[in-house]
Amino acid sequence: MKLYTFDPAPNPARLKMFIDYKGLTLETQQLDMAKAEQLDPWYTAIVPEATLPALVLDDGSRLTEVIAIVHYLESLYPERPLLGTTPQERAQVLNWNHRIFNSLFMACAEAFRNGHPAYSGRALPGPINYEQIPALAERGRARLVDSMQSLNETLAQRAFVTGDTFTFADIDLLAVLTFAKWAAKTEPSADHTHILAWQQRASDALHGAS
Ligand SMILES: N[C@@H](CCC(=O)N[C@@H](CS)C(=O)NCC(=O)O)C(=O)O
Repeated sequence: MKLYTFDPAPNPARLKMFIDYKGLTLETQQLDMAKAEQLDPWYTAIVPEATLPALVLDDGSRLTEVIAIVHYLESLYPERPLLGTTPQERAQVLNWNHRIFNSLFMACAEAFRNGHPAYSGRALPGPINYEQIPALAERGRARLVDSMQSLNETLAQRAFVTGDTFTFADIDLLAVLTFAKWAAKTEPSADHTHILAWQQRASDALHGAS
């Protein structure tokens, strides 16, 4: 299998954290999104979605969603599990992956891509060009602020996003907080003490300190 990616971008970044935590080595090719290499014809011939990351399997089939790529890799490499080990844990991790993706990643992408001049005419990733809708930038930032408040309340109740264990839901949240800071100039406030404490805990767990 071969991974096409661009580590600094938000969706590739959450996949990279998963791969590094599990200590995997994959054949990988970086495409520079700053040079729009994801739109090069040789790449769209393989991945018509024109998005990164994409994992091309040995039978030529493709996975273009991070959530599917991590499920595939965890099935192949179950050591250091990040997607839960019981039916309940697996469902909780998936529940939070979707929730973080919808309420935070999408809000942040809306804020960034509908507000930044570099994305004029390119408000959505992919092969089709869509115009920006400036009101979505404003709504995206408002959703981010509301979601952070709700997360702070959730993290008052437990050590990690889904409970006592560090999982891929925590990785998603680490990735999106980084994304929100640079792309939407939004970050947890000093009042979000539970998010701030979690951020340190999750970062330690990711880097093996706990
Ligand atoms: N749902 C996809 C999202 C992939 C995606 O949107 N990736 C962005 C980078 S973070 C991309 O490829 N953008 C290409 C572009 O902006 O043209 C996933 O889970 O990976």
